[in-house]
Amino acid sequence: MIVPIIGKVTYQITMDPTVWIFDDRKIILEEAFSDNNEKENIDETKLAAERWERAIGNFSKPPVNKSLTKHERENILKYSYVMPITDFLNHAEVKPEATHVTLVTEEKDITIPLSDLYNSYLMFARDGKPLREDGPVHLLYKDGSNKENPIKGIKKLIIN
Ligand SMILES: Nc1nc2c(c(=O)[nH]1)N[C@H]1C(S)=C(S)[C@@H](COP(=O)(O)O)O[C@H]1N2
Ligand SMILES: [Mo]
Repeated sequence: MIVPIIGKVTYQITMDPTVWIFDDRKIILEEAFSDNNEKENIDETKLAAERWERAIGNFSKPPVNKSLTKHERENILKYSYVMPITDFLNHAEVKPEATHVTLVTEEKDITIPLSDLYNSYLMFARDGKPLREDGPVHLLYKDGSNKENPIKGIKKLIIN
């Protein structure tokens, strides 16, 4: 259930979507596509600012809440969740010459522009549970354009 990010990166990393349910960066699927968040696309200025923060070592570890109360656990099962992918790409340090990403899925490889990847969410939980059948993750564009037809069964990201 882990998803490696390999290819044109400084650090090959693996994402573990099974722990994202404890991660405060997760977003409820429906809320990710409400009007407010829809316009929050990554632009180059924001990316540059993040690169700068990283260069000067001023970024904090992801906020993680490992212990869930019973109430929280019950609520989690009501929702599907997505995770923004930017932090992971930043940690891997995508090489400047990279332009595309190949999504290795159960069925086939799908190559999309890197900018589309930055403007995507990874869905990792349906009704609070890991995507065991058609996961580990789905890719949904932040603009909602493939919401009815997300890219499913993504096993690996190859930056190229
Ligand atoms: N209207 C609407 N369509 C949607 C979604 C949604 O939240 N709202 N989620 C998508 C996602 S992420 C998935 S995995 C599939 C789930 O559909 P299924 O229950 O037929 O597998 O619906 C897609 N279509
Ligand atoms: Mo999904």
